[in-house]
Amino acid sequence: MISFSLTEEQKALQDMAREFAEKEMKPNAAKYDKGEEFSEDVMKKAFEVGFLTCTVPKEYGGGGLNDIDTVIISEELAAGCAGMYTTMMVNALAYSPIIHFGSDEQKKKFLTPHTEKMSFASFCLTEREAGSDASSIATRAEKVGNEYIINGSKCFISNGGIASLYTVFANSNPEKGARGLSAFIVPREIPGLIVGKEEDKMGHRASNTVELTFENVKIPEENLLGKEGIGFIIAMRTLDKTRAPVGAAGVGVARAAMEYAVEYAKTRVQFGKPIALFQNTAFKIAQMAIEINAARHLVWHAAWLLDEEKPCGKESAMAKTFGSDVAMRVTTECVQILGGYGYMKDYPMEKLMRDAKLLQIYEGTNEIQRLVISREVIGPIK
Ligand code: COS
Repeated sequence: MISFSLTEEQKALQDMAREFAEKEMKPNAAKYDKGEEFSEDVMKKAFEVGFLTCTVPKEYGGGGLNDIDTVIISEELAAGCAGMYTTMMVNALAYSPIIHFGSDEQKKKFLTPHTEKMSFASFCLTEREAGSDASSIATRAEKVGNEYIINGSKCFISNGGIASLYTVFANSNPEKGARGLSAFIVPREIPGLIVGKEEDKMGHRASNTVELTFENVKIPEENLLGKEGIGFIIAMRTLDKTRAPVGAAGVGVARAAMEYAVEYAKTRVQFGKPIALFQNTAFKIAQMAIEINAARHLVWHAAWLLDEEKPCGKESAMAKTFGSDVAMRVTTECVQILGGYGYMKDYPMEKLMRDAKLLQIYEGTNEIQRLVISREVIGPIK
């Protein structure tokens, strides 16, 4: 049965996220972007309304949002500010391995405190020599007695400098390759965990991104997620779940850009009439509207598959790729509609274009998504 109408609860959630984006995020977006600053005051409010732990199950104190709910709010929050959105949703990315592979005890111990006090978490997979090729990570986790000793370094870690909790992927059995990977919960206050310098980024500048180094970091064996050797599966399953929200963020960024460009085109007069009356502008806007709607449908379908617990690797990858590509195309066209004003930092458009770019890169580049999709569409070749 297919339905495109939201329930009353979903509409209320959408309204709440839209209002939060309009009132708290948009008015502060330029300030935090310019200073590449962590938006602590906005995040305090985001914590109070529950966005920072929205996907944590209710029994552990979180919002218990399902995947459809998550993509609905992702579109709205990213329309407010993609950098602040990333800060919030990286929490969901980092909690996901604990929610889906952690024991009840681990969830109580590590997730519940995050629902009681504003806290952040990081998902630590990427390394300098292991970006797209995630299974080749060099960080090691050596079992000594009833502890694991972690050594290595991770790069481009969102929330890394502000997090109090890290889900870390390391190889505990190097000769087994991808099947040697394991996932661990690492608290911030632990000797040997070194937070490196903050990256100076093109976009998502309100989001904190750092390098992390693990120097003989000792964690108890109770912090292993699931069992040894399933780290790669945990990472892949997590990303299958979090790629649809990235597509939704693309929809949000594209929608925010289109809405701004429409208002501009209705009031910007050239050759004696608003530029919205020129077919060149009107047709550009029509094309944007088509693509935004198509992207939203792909995102909602992937989220529906996730909620139904049906296979969704291909569909999540499609939603992420198309949503972020649409964000890039639409924001580029919107900068063009605004002309010189689109290129100036006094207007919000150039930020939207810079923010769109990262959506094509993080949580798996769009080239990797096309690899995932094509492998499934083509299937085995004899
Ligand atoms: N769910 C469950 N299992 C999966 C899976 C998924 N989505 N994808 C792969 N696996 C399993 C495979 O079935 C295989 O298992 P077996 O060893 O039992 O056969 C194993 O994992 C290895 O899979 P595969 O051979 O496909 O691995 P590859 O090295 O070819 O890499 C890609 C797969 C490229 C898809 C993976 O490395 C990837 O997603 N890279 C991008 C990483 C990324 O998104 N980084 C962003 C950082 S987080 S912000």
